[in-house]
Amino acid sequence: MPNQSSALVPYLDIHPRIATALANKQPVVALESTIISHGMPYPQNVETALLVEQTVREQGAEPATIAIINGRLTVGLDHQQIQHLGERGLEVIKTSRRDMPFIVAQQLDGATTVASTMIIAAMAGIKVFATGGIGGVHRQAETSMDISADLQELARTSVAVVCAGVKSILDIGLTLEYLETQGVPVVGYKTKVMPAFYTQSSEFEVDYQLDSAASIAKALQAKWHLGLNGGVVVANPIPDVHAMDSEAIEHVITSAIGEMQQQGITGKQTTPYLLAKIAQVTGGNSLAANIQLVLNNARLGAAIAHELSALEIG
Ligand code: PSU
Ligand code: MN
Repeated sequence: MPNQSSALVPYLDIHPRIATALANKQPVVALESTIISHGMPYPQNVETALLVEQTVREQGAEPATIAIINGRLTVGLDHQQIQHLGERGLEVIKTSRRDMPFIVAQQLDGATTVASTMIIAAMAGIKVFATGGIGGVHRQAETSMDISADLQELARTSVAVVCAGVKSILDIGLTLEYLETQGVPVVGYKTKVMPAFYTQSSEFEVDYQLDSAASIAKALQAKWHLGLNGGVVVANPIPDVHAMDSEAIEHVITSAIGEMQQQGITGKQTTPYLLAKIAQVTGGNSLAANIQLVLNNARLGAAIAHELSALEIG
């Protein structure tokens, strides 16, 4: 049962259970697929993707894992499609905004980043998206100019992205500056400090602390009712018990960046390289933390989607 927006977008396939939920204004949470193919190793990537979906369902919301499958913008992957992306891993094309036309035209499979997942979620009418971490301004971006397309997407596409903050493979301060320039609000969930993915805090503050899913949903509604298009970053710190030691992780990240530069890795390969290197060096501890923070974001995403749909139903 396609909804109205899918009829307007001939390249879009929305799973019937998600189309029904959207038509009835029930809560739906978008989930990305680059985290499956490029963000975690197999088989933990597949296990995590399925567990995240299960977590969203347990919170009374409908999960919508998004990817491009055979050139179709697909909202709501099935188990087999998640398995396929997870097994193929880095062979799947990491697909951000600029890659989308080629993957569609050539009827290929593409794993969607935060940017392209936001685009497809917005086409489908989904307003809340949960993931691990967003892309950002890389360290030494003043010479490499490596700034993730995720940030520009947050400026233009009206989807709230629940994440565990900005990983310190990036320059957290510059990422926050860029978001400010682009008019993208950064909300701290129960915190005034910007979380740093593996750790609960960084040396930077967020604009606004909000302490409930309901207050976040109200702010989202106000933004979009005011015609202020664009996304919002909801920064949700990793639970304390799962957080890593900040000095240890900093050390690992600094040496991983050094090795990356020695090997001449640039462009879209940088983020996947650093993620894999960190997981390898920490012996899987970072992967365990990564999994836990994604689950934590899925719970908050579902709660926000729930409050937002309550506001829409009125
Ligand atoms: N950060 C993570 N895990 C990830 C990513 C980022 O901790 O899987 C992925 C997301 O899909 C994000 C993308 O949108 O990397 C950003 O890549 P780039 O820096 O090339 O824009
Ligand atoms: Mn980049």
